[in-house]
Amino acid sequence: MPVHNADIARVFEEIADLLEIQDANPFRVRAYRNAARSVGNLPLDLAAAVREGRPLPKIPGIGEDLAAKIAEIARTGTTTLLERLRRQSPPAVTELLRLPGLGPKRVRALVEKLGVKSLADLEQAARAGRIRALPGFGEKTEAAIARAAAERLGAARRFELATAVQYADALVAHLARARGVRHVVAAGSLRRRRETVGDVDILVAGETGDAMRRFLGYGEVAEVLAQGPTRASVRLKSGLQVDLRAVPEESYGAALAYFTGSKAHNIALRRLAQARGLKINEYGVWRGRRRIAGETEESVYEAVGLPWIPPELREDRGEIEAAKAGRLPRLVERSDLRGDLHAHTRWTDGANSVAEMAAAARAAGLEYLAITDHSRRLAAAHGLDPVRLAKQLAEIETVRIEGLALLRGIEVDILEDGSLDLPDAALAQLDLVVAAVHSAFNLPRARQTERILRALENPRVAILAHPQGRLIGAREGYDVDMLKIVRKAAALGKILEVNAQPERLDLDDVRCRMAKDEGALVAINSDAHGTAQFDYLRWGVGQARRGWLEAANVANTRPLADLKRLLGKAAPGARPAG
Ligand code: DGT
Ligand code: CA
Ligand code: CA
Repeated sequence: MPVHNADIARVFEEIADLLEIQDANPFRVRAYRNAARSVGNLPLDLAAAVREGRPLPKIPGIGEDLAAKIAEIARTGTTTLLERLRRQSPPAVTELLRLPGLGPKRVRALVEKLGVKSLADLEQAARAGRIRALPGFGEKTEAAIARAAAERLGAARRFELATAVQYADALVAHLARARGVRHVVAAGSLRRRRETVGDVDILVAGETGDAMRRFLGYGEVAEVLAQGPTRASVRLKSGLQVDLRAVPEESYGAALAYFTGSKAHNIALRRLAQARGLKINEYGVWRGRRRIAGETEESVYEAVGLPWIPPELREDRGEIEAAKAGRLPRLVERSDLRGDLHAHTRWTDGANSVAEMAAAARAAGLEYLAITDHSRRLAAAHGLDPVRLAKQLAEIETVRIEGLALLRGIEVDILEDGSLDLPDAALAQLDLVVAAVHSAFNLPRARQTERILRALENPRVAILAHPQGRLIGAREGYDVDMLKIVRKAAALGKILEVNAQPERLDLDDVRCRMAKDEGALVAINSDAHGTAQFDYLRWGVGQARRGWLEAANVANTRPLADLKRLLGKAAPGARPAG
């Protein structure tokens, strides 16, 4: 069975959970969590590298010990450490630890005192009022636990887009080798590039019998949920559900449109069709019993009088009206990006040197790269003080990569009062100041908004990084008045980041659209912490496209000279670009 990077990440996550319940050294726990994050969506196949005896690349947070564990997981799917920890731990602790409000101490109490062995046990104990009797728990906590357990039992987990794509790509490649199949494609929310994916919808067209057999016999299938001649559903070992639909070749376009969705978009299309006396379903567009379109997606849209609409727009958020009026945006593409304005090196929490990052940026097709390491407040990331910043700038001067311009930048912390984490004199020597919030996430809305507005007003600041401060599936982002921030950015010519890290995607799609509507520029940045992460730009582009952004809305589609003018406008107090 192939081992994906996301599988390796899951092993590390579980190790961290189990270590945590054993009260292990918090640094050790954190090391495994960080490792999980940096491995999970890495674009290169680690298991294949191990299999082929290639050395592993430098990965943020992965030293020799963890690299050896990656090799072990790649070969066996697990590690002796995890197996030992599992033997030592009561069942279900991993699930229990994932619930909000339940740390290792409380989980241990629930397991030891109440014999809780599953989420269902936990919900029952809460309902029966047995949890409030435990020391350290109260009625409120009990109610919160009951709610969280019920929620978790009901709704299956959504997967980050980048993770779902890993599993989907492997399965699509497996099905594409089937005899007689003409098209194999992942549709659904994955094709629309939604930031998370509930399940993967794969469409096969042509002679599909062999593809269906291959699907049900796929080595990663844990459970077959449903099967029939034209449809099947499975759950993979990773927990991801995959639906397969098989259609004849002449229905490919209609089925692709149908299963790409969204449901709301489909309903709007169907209404258009009805107005013309037509019927649309997954097999075609019909006038009575005659199929008038359906072999391609274009033919389906054409039949209802529309140009083809990019999947990222298909949310019934005005795309049908725009298509009708001939005003669909020409969406930004990865190949439009000429540079990246946010990246880290070994000077702080990156895995590679300035020279290595520069070479990788060039190899990714970029013409310019801003080196923006953390400022000093982030001690855990060895943040730069003015002395180390000066040393880093000296190193940047020595790096020469043909075809790549390096910009001297910083990712400076926005302190609680909106001031910046480095003295003005330090910032004054830079080409580019990226400002970001990394602390005091829980300020009340008005204060959080004021804090960020004040940072934007700083004449040194050009870019606001990850403006929402969220981590998908883990942290919602701070409470701010984003419209105010977007308007301030537009007024001052400041640039808002679309951070492309798969667990950030911040700005999200809706706020990308807000930026466009309010006339604020964005920059799609990788925030790369290692050379492989320039590949993440595509996830940022996906969200930008969902937010209707065109190349003109994105600062880093500009040639270097134009970009420098934009930076000069955004931060008139910055060093004159030369
Ligand atoms: P997900 O899986 O929650 O991330 O989101 P989707 O959009 O992939 O939704 P899913 O997997 O339930 O269905 C895939 C597509 O199939 C959906 O985008 C549109 C189409 N579809 C599903 N159910 C219906 C329906 O009842 N009516 C219509 N018109 N289309 C549907
Ligand atoms: Ca789906
Ligand atoms: Ca589905």
